[in-house]
Amino acid sequence: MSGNATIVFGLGASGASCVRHLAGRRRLLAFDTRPAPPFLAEARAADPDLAVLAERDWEDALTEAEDVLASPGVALDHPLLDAARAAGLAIRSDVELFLDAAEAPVIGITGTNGKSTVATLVGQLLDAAGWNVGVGGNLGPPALDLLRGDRDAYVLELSSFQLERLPAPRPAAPRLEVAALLNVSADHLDRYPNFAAYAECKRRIHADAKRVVHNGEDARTRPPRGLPAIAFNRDPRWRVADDALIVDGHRLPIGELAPRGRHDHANVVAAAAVAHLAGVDVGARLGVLARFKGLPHRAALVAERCGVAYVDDSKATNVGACAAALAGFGNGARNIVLIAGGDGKGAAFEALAGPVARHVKTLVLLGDAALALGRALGGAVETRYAADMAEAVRLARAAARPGDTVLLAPACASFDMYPNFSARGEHFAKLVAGDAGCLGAAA
Ligand code: UMA
Ligand code: ADP
Repeated sequence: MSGNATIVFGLGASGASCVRHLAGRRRLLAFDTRPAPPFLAEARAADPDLAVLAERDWEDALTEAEDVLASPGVALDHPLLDAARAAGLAIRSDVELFLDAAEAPVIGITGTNGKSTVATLVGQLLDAAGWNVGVGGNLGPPALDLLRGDRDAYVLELSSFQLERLPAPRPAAPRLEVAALLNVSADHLDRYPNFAAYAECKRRIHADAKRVVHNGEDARTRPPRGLPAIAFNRDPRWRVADDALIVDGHRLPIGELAPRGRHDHANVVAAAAVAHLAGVDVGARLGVLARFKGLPHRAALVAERCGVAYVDDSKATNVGACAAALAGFGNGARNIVLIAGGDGKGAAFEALAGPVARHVKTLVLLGDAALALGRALGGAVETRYAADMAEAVRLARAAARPGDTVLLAPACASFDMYPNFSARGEHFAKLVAGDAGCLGAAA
């Protein structure tokens, strides 16, 4: 027999947003496997009646509830979710609640890399057009915290974890006004049985979209036939040319853009294509594209010292992003000192061997995946091991010469050494800033 309560499984950022959204309207039970869930206090403040369950209470709680809101960090095959399904409870999520409640059009952005950058720039384009737009989702703030009655549109960054737990698509009434699938390369292989299963999750976004933006250079992003679509990187009106971005047929000279890695240029075109499909005249807003500086910790130039550029790309948490950064900052003459390593998330690093051999003069490795990276990549290039970021920056600085770039693009998550990628990037930038003198670079 099931009751009418809702179990919120996970008291992180999204779990807390579910509690805020439902408090006073539903009887809520909460559960988290962590001894000290990070948003427990916020959740309790939002719902003083919130009952926090111990694991031994789970079976009993299933008889009181009709659904479970499963946070994205909780794998769908978690045994407690299996037990809930077996007891007849529906497994739902914060994004499903959001899509049910949103009254304005929703734009969804996914892909292995570039989601946050594109979602942010789409938000800026819509904002410049005078729209009241809420931007968040995987990027934060959580989707439910964006809901307001006066919105003209929402832009959601959607991760594979969020997409995989959406209900079956409704072909007759798609939930997303525009969806973008930017690229698909290997990531999160500690959560999926194989790459195909992860890629399928990403493609799931097409099934719920009215119009789509996809990447003409990445066949894995191709939508089913019949959906109105723009293929950036292939459509002559939406592409990166040698010296300019082509946006709805307009030329935006690359020299007029804020400095960024070349791999980021396609994101600007993709964001413009999304805004165009949403109804914005992007040709009239090229200035917004030119001024966009990108987000912190994504290919961000944090210092230039003694002729050496220091780039914080701490958000390069997978092989594809690291390879893109090497191609984006490399000149083919081994001008990069690469700092990499961290929590490898089950990745195979061999795909980096080519870009490393082409662009990297010295590899500085740290974190749990250092040895795996060294085995996959170390043969072709000078390789040093660092005990921590301070030693990594010292080794990198000593190896760099004027004209070189010291690039933090770890190809790994940060959780073995830091709370998140931002803390890792900030530490790198702080170490670079505090490191006076030119030692290696001046030699
Ligand atoms: N966890 C437990 N036990 C639990 C619940 C969670 O151990 O009972 C662990 C998870 O395995 C995970 C961590 O706690 O390691 C956080 O999980 P969560 O579901 O509580 O996460 P939230 O704090 O709700 O944050 C989530 C997104 N995190 C994940 O998907 C892991 C945030 O994206 C997102 O900003 C937030 O919702 C608001 O929408 C972060 C992320 O790393 C930035 N996303 C991944 C990525 O971008 O690669 C997908
Ligand atoms: P996401 O939200 O998908 O993680 P971000 O915009 O935060 O995307 O960027 C994540 C990482 O991917 C950064 O290291 C960035 O430099 C890199 N990146 C950005 N765009 C691309 C792209 N089009 N292809 C590959 N890597 C990219």
